[in-house]
Amino acid sequence: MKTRLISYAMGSALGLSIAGPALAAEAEQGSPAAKTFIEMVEEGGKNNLIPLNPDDASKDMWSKPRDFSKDDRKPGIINVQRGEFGMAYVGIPTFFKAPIALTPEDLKVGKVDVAFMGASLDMSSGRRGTAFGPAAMRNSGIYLPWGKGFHTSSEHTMIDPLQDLVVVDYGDAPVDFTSNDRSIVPVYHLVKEIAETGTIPAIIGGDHSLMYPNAAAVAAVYGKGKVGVIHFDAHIDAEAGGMGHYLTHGSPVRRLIEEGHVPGKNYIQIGLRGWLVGEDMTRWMREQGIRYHFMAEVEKDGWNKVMERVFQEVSDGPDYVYLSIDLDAFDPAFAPGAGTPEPGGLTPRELFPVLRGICAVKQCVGFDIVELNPLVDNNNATSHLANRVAREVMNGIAMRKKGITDPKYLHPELTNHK
Ligand SMILES: [Mn+2]
Repeated sequence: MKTRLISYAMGSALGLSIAGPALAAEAEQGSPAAKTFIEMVEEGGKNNLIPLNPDDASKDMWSKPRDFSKDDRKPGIINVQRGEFGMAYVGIPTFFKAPIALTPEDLKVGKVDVAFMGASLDMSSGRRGTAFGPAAMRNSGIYLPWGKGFHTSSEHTMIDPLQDLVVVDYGDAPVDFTSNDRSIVPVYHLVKEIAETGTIPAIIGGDHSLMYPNAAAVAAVYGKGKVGVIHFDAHIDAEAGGMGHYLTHGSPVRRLIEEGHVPGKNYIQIGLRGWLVGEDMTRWMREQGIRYHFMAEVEKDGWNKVMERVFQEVSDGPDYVYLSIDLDAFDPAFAPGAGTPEPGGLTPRELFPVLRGICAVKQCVGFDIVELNPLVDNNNATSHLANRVAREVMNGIAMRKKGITDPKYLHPELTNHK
């Protein structure tokens, strides 16, 4: 228990074996946390600290993008659907049947608001299958038609984010399916590439180790310490590591805080339960200034009070927000197809208004929906829910774009028939 709680910076200073080779060398020079995990992996690859066969022609083939300049087309968004309208199961399965974009120029010329990208990682979770999350999400929606004349407006705001925002599918980050550590680096660069154009990156996972490269990339663009992370999860995901790895799906919060991308005071966590954390851990979280909301607090004070507190904390926090939504924040009754389901969770009716409201109050600069595992899903319930989670987040973004910043805004005609 004790070693699990010791940070890797502290660990290496104390000479504990949780420090990796690059970090151990740094510790001798007296600056144990001088490098980010991303830099360590990049250097490790370059210096062959990760033993890879240099003669293997496929060593880096996974990470090389195709040469888009050979496509001979003008930059802008590309509609790949043959029809103007269809059912969810008809057409080329992009996210929300949205058009695609492949380059930063496409995003700029297309004035894109939200760019979805897949990140098919599941190697840092003990329960595999979330690598298939992006494919399930592209095929989600079940009965929902798409395209001309069909509105997907929220029954709460009468705003249709797919009409009011320009949304694209930006494709998937390259992954080395044998290494989570190597895969994190290209995810970081692709998220950063999107954010640098002013477009909101929306990352569909994949396991929750992704929060680390995602939020670090957004913080690199908008300023370290300037982004608040609103983290929906059954689990704290703030472990020091696991099995000797710096990054697992249980430790992204720890990496982000210790490397200074997101200070603890900028963290708000909602839905926590399960997986005994212990008082040492809650003390560490309080010392960092993390505002955590366990289900114990919901049981004591009721959901509405907790929701009010969250809106107040978001209002008082940084101007930019990043949402990280682990589907296991929902009860397994609603999200059976999650990486690590925990009974006793939140309902969609409880979480949807929070997702919408946060993005109305503050400028959303990115979000991820992670731990979608179609291999253990029940009749596509979880991918359908994930689809709706993305729509609710985008609904909040669209509200703000229209000048609605009241987190509890509801369309008056939908709350009163007189
Ligand atoms: Mn998580």
